[in-house]
Amino acid sequence: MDRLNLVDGQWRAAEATGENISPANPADVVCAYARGDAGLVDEAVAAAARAFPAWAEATPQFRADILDRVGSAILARAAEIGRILAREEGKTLAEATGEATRAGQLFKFYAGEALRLAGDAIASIRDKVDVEVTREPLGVVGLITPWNFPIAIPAWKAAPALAFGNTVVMKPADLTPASAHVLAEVLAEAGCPPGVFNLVMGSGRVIGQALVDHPDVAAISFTGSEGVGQGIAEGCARHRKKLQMEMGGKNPMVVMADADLDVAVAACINGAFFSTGQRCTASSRLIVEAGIHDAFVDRMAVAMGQLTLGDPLEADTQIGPVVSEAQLRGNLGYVDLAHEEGAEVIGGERLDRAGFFQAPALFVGATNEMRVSREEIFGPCASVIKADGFDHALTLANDTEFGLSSGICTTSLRQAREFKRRSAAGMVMVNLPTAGVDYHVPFGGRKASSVGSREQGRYAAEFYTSVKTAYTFAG
Ligand code: UN1
Repeated sequence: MDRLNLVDGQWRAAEATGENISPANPADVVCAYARGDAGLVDEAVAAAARAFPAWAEATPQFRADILDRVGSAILARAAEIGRILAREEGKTLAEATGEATRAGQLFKFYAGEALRLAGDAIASIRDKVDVEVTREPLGVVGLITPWNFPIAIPAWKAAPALAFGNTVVMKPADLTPASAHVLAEVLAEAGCPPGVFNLVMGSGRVIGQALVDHPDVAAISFTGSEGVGQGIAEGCARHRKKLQMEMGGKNPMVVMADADLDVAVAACINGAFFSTGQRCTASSRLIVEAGIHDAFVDRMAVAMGQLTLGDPLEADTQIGPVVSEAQLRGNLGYVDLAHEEGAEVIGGERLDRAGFFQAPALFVGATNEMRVSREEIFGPCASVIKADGFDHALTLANDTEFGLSSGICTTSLRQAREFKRRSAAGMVMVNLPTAGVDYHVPFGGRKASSVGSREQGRYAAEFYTSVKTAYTFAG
């Protein structure tokens, strides 16, 4: 069945159709989908603007009930959604089902948050005057979501947007429209009024740009690449739109000589290679203290050799394909570059089979100055960089234009505490992979990784509401 756009409660075809293929097997067409145009964005924004007053004024209980039903429906369908997601994106069935579950949990969480949105009442500095600080929805928000978490990221943007009374036009990634489409179906079935949630699929240059340029879109939340983000930021500045962006990472994982090697290797294998390294939270710089360096590299090489690469739908697969031919070509280019820059490369070759499969790659003997250690690759590739001690490791960890997540493996409480305090990242992990976060706490970074306030947890209200300060004189 073709996947259609959802505008004002109607399923809408479009002149152009896209083909959604599985990266594990390009002959497997997951679905055809309707690619909208700027005119359809206009219609969707107009519908969202019409739906806004009633949705914003609905009781929080009304919104909470709908979000709770959406959460329940996603959880009930998690296995089915996981299959669609694994087929279109290529992550393993276990990861995909886990992601669908996370999406359901996010809707449940924000169903509760709809009821908990709070303000302040403060005494004025003037006699017989009261001051109230309240939060109000923004209006129509545009959500632009990436392919690597095709249902969790749409959920963690749409759920708080809707909970706090905004209406939504969402543009999912071109490579993975089917998972976002399931979300649109579930929202419609759960009784979300027409126009409150609209889905317009198609290219970023057309649909994303139309959202950024539309005068009736109050805010944009974007997750994706730095290059695209730069253009969105410029557009939002021109139109004075509120903006939240979550982009790249070059996340360091520090392995100290006193680390439990089993814990460190497990954290690095997971952080660098699971989800085929296609996470902005992936560990792409493994900064290893000299005393443990060689043992660490040996253990990593063994563990990499034991990973099962293959069809994401098979139960024992641990690493699926790269998302697309273009992404794979980019990754292989970085493997060549690692050789040219003088690193010793373990793994990294394309597998001789249909689909876009690449063996995990370790760039041993890398320096922090090499391009492979500075640019986000977004694939199963990690540099191993030797450090002389804690201070050197910390300096290397922070020496990057990004600042999303960071990690340290150590058994020293003092080093763990010091790292948490001095790491220039939005999220810090101790003895845990840099990727894989909880859904109910803030998510986001510093420097080139993030713009605007945090996503997820209670902090999401900062972005999806506007603060009003009211003064009342009753003399
Ligand atoms: C995670 O590590 O659990 O695009 C989530 C990304 C992030 C999400 C990572 N926004 O990879």
